[in-house]
Amino acid sequence: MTTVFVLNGPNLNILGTREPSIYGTDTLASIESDLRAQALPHGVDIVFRQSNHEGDLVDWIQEAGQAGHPVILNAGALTHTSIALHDAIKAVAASVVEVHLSNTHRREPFRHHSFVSPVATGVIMGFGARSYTLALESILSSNVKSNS
Ligand code: DHK
Repeated sequence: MTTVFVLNGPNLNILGTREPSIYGTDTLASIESDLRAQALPHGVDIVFRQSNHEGDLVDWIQEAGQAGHPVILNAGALTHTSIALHDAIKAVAASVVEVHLSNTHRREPFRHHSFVSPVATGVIMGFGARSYTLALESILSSNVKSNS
């Protein structure tokens, strides 16, 4: 395994200024650079992307899954609504670690259900930006295998 996809959904482009009491003050750029630094000694490349559009995430999950690359996925609010993301993960048998900055189970009831969790290998939430580094740690230590 040489590549890990890190895919981010709606509104994660404005991390840092977006409801910092919930999401913290780390920006998506700082999360990306932390992950790249973490991956580098392992010779692992990070493909890091964000979109506010569901179809982009479907395309990228298909791309990662078909190439056999593991995925760290924070689908944002699409987590709670998107059967399309659920189906995409299943369709290409993508290895997905679902991450969230916040603990969605401590929040509004509409955030308690995830369409991603039933098709994810694991879920890490509630640790702010560290949710991402914990997810990558799990992949790097081969708890999550590439599907190729
Ligand atoms: C991010 C979002 O944008 C929300 O819609 C989710 C998630 C939670 C997070 O905590 O990273 O409900």
